[in-house]
Amino acid sequence: MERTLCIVKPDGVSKNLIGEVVGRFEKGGLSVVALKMLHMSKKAAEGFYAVHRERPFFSSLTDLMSSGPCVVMVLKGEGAISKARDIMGATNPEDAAPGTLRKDFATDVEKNIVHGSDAPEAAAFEISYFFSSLERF
Ligand code: 3AN
Repeated sequence: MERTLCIVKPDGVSKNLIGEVVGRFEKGGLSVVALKMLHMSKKAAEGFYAVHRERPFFSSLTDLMSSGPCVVMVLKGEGAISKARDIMGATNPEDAAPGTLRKDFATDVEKNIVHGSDAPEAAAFEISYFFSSLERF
């Protein structure tokens, strides 16, 4: 069974999409095995997105991620990483398939309401970034 880290980003939380996001993951066959709401500082967001440090959008992305509370969760299931990304849709909502979260709810490529780990190594780093071993099941 694979695990992945997903986030309802601050733009998703402010659009009242927490239940919609969790519901679509659960209906898609993924189980929530850890979940909490938190508000990242700018530094915490920079640490989380450290792999994107050199990208031109790093500063505005970390501003967005620290702009308000988000909901972080660990999802478990067969092929959880790619399954969650299929449910989320492409990074840019213009390219996202019909019926995906980003097609239905994203504002643009940055305010795209959700994050999901893109590989097993990223998932391991991201899960341990937010959850201690006592907080995940
Ligand atoms: P994904 O979240 O689909 O894996 P990544 O890892 O390429 O996408 O990008 C991380 C985050 O950076 C995205 N969720 C999005 O918010 C933001 N982002 C990606 N590409 C751009 C871009 N061209 N302009 C602004 N923000 C971007």
